[in-house]
Amino acid sequence: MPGTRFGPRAILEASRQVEFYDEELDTECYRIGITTLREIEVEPTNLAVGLDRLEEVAAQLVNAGIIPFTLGGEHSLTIGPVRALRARYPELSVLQLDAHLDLRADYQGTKLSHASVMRRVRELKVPTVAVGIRSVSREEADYVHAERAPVFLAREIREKGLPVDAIMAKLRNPVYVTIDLDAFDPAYVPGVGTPEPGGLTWEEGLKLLRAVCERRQVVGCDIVELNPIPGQPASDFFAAKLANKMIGYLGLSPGGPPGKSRRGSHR
Ligand SMILES: [Mn+2]
Repeated sequence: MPGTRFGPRAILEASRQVEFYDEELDTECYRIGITTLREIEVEPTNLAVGLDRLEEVAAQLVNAGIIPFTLGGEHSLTIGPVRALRARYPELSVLQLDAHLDLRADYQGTKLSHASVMRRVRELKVPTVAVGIRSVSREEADYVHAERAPVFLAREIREKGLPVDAIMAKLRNPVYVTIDLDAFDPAYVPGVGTPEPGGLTWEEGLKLLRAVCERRQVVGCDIVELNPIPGQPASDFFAAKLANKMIGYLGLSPGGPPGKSRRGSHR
C-alpha cells in the first residue's frame, strides 16, 4: 500500500497526544534534549539523491554529538543514517525489528528498495540482527543460510518467548536500531505498507528496545513504514508513543546521550 510519505507528519501530529511523563521511566522523556528538524525533501524519482542528503544531515548530527532519530517513510531510508554512523563507528551493528528480512539483492528494478535495504547495510560490513521476521523469500532464506545472518522468527518468539539475551549476544557495540512498524502485529499497527499477521506485541517490542538501550550504546535509530489510515489514528499514536518510549530508553544507554553527562534520576 502506498502512502508512507504521510507517515512522519502523522507521527508528529499524534505526538501532541502523548503524555510527556512516562510512568515506566519516571521521567519526561523529552528532557533528554530533543529537537525536530524540517522534513528532508525526497524526489520519488531520485531516491539516491534523497538518501545522500539524509546521510549528510545524519553525519552533521553525529559529528555534533546528537543521536539521529529518523521518522519514515519507506524503510529504504535506513541506509542514509547507517552510512553516516558506519563512517564514525566501524564496529556498528544494526538491530532490525521487522516482519520482512529486506535482504533481496534488488527489488522491482532498484537496489534502493525497502525490500533490499538490509542487504545494502550488510554490504557495508555492518552486521544485522533481525527480530520479528515472518515473511521471507527463497532468495533471502538462501542468503541468510549462506551468510549465517542472525534471524529471530516471530513464530519462535510466540512459542518460546522473546530471547532477549540471545538477541543481545549477536550485537556488537554501538548499535543502530531500525524499527519497521510491521514487526508489530497488525492488531496493534494496521497502518503499515505491508501488514503481516503474527507479529510482536507492544510489550515485547518495548522489552527489547529497553534492553538494547541499557546494554549497548545506541547511536541512532529510525521508525519507518507508517502508512496512516484516515480516521483510524491508532497506528499513528502507536508510532508516536513508541518514538517517545525510545527517546526515554536512549537516556538509559551506557554513557547516556552523547555530549551530556548521564542523568542520575533514571531507575
Ligand atoms: Mn522493512
